[in-house]
Amino acid sequence: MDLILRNTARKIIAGAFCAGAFASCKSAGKTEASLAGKKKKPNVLFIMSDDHAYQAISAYGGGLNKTPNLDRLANEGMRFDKAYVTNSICGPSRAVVLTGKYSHINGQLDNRSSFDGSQQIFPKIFGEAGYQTAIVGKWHLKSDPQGFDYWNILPGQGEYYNPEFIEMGEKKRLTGYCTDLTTDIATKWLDKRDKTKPFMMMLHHKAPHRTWQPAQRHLSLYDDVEMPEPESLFDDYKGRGTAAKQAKMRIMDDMIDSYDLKLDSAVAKPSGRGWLDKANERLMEKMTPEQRENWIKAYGPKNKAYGEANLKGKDLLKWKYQRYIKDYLRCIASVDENVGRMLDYLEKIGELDNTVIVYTSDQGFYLGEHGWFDKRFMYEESFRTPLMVRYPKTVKAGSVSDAFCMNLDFGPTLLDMAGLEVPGDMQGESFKNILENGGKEPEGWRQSMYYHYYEYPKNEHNVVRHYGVRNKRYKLIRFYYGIDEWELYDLEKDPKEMKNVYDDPDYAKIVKDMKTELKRLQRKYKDPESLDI
Ligand code: SGN
Ligand code: CA
Repeated sequence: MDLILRNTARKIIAGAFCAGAFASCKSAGKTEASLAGKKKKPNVLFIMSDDHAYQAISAYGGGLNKTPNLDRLANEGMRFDKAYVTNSICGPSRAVVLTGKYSHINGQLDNRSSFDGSQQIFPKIFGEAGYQTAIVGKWHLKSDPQGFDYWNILPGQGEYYNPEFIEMGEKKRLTGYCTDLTTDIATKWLDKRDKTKPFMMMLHHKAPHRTWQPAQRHLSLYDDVEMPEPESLFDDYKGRGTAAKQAKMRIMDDMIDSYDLKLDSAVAKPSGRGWLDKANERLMEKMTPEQRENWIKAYGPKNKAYGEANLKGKDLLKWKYQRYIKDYLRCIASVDENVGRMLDYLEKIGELDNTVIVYTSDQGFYLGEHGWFDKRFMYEESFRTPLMVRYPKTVKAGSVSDAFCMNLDFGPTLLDMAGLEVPGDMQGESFKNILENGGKEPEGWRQSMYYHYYEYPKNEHNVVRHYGVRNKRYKLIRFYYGIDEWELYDLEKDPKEMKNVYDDPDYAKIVKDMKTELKRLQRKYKDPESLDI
């Protein structure tokens, strides 16, 4: 039986069983909602950052940085070590979260499409159930948000310094740093909300998206530290196919000196890409005089030293990696502080323990693994995403789950936790049960995941279309559109995905089984790409 149907059946049975025993009705969905008129509904705070790699959260043991506030969510809630996205890119991931449906169903295949906001999204169901709903920060879905009581979003990618926000259709430029301002807007709305109703807020940070511009207070953070390099920083892509080789997301060759690395014109090597070669100067023009002065004070001497060192080859890549990773982690430092601010705020208003707090990212990110930045691939670093949930009423502090949970499941899970019915056509599944059972997956929980990425040919990183399946041990990927190549990884023997074993005769049976599973998932999720294999 399909899991969605099974969940529904469970709810009906639980509802009938619980009719006279309210206390044991936790998983009864709508039945509970109608019974629970007097019970206080949980608030929901869904925090999602942009491109935050799990490798850059100390609770995940990445060994790069310290994120005390994010770690608090893991220490006081549950950390998911096997959380994944269905399509590793911003707009599509956000649409999947909102709808609980794969990209081919919700229509947001890539960042270029405009989201059809008339369709069902989980915040609308919260609104209909009497919640006050809001979305603040990065949106990136082109069309205006629909179905929220309040929205105050960044246009497109948004800016780090003195950004413009669009508040319910009205553009306003604010002075300050985006991550701080996003939190200010969130708490201001919460202050003014109707306190007789529960709230469901989506708080979406722009950080740590490219081009990683740190807050003033973090400009010199990590200056005296040498960040560890990932093993595959100098990857030569030998064991992989065309897709990895042709991708333009190499720190060495595809970062633009002025734009990505904040090198000033005295030392930046021109990329030939127009204004991008003046990006650092352009950015400073938009700053206040004080911000500009601090920026020059922080980067000036380091840029000068870089120019004098005249680095080449491996040494140059090492330098670029350090500049990149430190700026990236400086942006995370602000995210971490601002998560702390939200926790303190909720505590102050007495709602901390009555709020389901989720922290995640729209996808993972390469922090130098395979020599890369960016995402898009179904390889682990970008397919995976961080996920932590704090809700002390039902989620055990410090618990960890290895269950395959996906961004597809967020809507169904949050609805379920609020006792609201999950629409039958949502393709995700509620993992409330996993949250309440110390991270253990229930019988029948998914053992394999389906992925499909579309943004090609028009994308600056040249990552070709692909789809695939991952189970607990193997990953099968098919790259298509101009090429037709398969890759198989044995994640137990090769967790860093360095050697494609698709053509290895020892894996012939595995390939066959994985293809069968791939087909099954494509049919289950009604992907029209399914197929000719
Ligand atoms: C921008 C970035 C890309 C990035 C996409 C998608 N370039 O185009 O590096 O892959 O966004 O990112 S930038 O020059 O504008 O920074 S996403 O997270 O929004 O999907
Ligand atoms: Ca993103």
